[in-house]
Amino acid sequence: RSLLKSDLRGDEIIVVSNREPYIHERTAEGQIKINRPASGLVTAVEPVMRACSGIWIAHGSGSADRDTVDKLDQVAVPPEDPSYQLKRVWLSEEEEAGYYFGFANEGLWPLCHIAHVRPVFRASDWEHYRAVNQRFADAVVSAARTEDPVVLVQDYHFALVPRMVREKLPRATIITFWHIPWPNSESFSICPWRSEIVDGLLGSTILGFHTPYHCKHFTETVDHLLEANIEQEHSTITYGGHQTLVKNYPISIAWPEGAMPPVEACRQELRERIGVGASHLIAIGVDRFDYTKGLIERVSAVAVMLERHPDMIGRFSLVQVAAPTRSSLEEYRTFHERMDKLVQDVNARFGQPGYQPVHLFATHHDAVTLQRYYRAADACMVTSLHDGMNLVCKEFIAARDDERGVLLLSRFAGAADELPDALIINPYSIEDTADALHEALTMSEAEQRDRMRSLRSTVQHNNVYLWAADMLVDAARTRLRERIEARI
Ligand code: GDG
Repeated sequence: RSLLKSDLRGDEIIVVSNREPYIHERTAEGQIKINRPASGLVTAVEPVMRACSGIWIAHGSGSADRDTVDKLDQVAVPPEDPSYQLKRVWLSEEEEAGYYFGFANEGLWPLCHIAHVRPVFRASDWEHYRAVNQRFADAVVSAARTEDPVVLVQDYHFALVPRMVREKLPRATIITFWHIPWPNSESFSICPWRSEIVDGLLGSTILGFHTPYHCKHFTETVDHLLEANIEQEHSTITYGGHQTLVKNYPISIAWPEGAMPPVEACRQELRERIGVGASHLIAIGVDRFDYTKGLIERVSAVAVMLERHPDMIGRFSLVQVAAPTRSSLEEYRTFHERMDKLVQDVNARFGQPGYQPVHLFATHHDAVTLQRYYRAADACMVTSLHDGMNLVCKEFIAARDDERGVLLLSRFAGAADELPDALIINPYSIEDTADALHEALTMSEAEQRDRMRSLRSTVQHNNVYLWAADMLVDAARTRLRERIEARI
């Protein structure tokens, strides 16, 4: 953490993301209640901002009633120990519908995740996306106190912001991180505004992805769309006289500090919640309720495992936490219904009085409870059909200082590159996933320990501070070089 501070000492840091790290809500009693959103981006970037300070600009989305929270346009956070400013951009319902639900989540999200959901492109959504990107870029420019701030642009909601900021602040260091996959160039080319998006991103000084694969896909996309100079050797793209470093920075979590609750207490608590005895086996799943996370495949694999190993009926359950997300979109509502129906069917088929093979908790849980669940489980299932990185698997690993528990990890999550000692699965093969689940539930303690030790040493080292420090060190180098060149 000290590395972060020293690399950019005295420099100004501005973060831009759609999601806000803290949601302030007014309760019926008129008190302000503060919630944390379910978001991988916030999980990763928030500890970095705590360490760096500066200003974080976000859409005041969750802060429900904007009239009552007007005074919270800008607040110092974290509430318990303020170290940076949270500034909110308020969007109208129409802007939110077009920019966020429309172009970002019905267009770019399925476009970039190959999960066989067809992207929807509407010209009106694109117009809102462009206009909202301009509003955020303007907010960055007015928040900047110097000509050369360090701006961290987060995710697919803001592809146009780097170029827009660059136009007003040519000397800014703009680090853009794309938290989701980048598809191959043929897949990307169906987007009617493909060139504008790529041009917008190339306003960045550094453009980061999770894996070398995503970087390669992006570079190939540029090659097909624009007259740019690509230098493979240095991973740079020069376009319109400006150079962008395109590089992979695998994101992670903050390694937990301090004592964790006793495993026995966590095990007992979760088993009591689902009404089973102490020796009951549990696999945990924690996801936003999203069609890319492979939830249908996960429950189907549980059914196949029970069918193949009837001795597990009555002895094993999957506990799935599915935090509500984007529920105003039809695609998400339909997915929710399909999932509810499947869970009902599997429970009807294998359930017994007092026993359900699948418990679906489709509500938001707090982070402390999630950590207790991770500690209570015998296995954790990450079955994403496609995922930029996936932080749930890293949280599970970090929670297991007892060196027990088995991780099943989809090979289509970026995290699979870093964590080969998990049981790597292909979620599209229900049978293989079912076999891996059985292997996890019957794995010897010694093998669990060896695998978990290896996974823990990786995540402890490749933590989120390293992710941020790598980008900030690259940024600091670029700033030095630019200063030197300016003097020549
Ligand atoms: C995107 C990319 C990439 C979940 N339910 C609750 C809750 N969560 C937390 C988890 C975890 C986070 O949300 C989910 O992170 P993921 O990384 O798994 O997934 P996305 O939200 O899709 O994140 C992803 C990430 O960005 C970072 O770059 O890894 O590939 O898709 O931290 O614990 N948190 C709380 N309550 C819940 O009910 N508090």
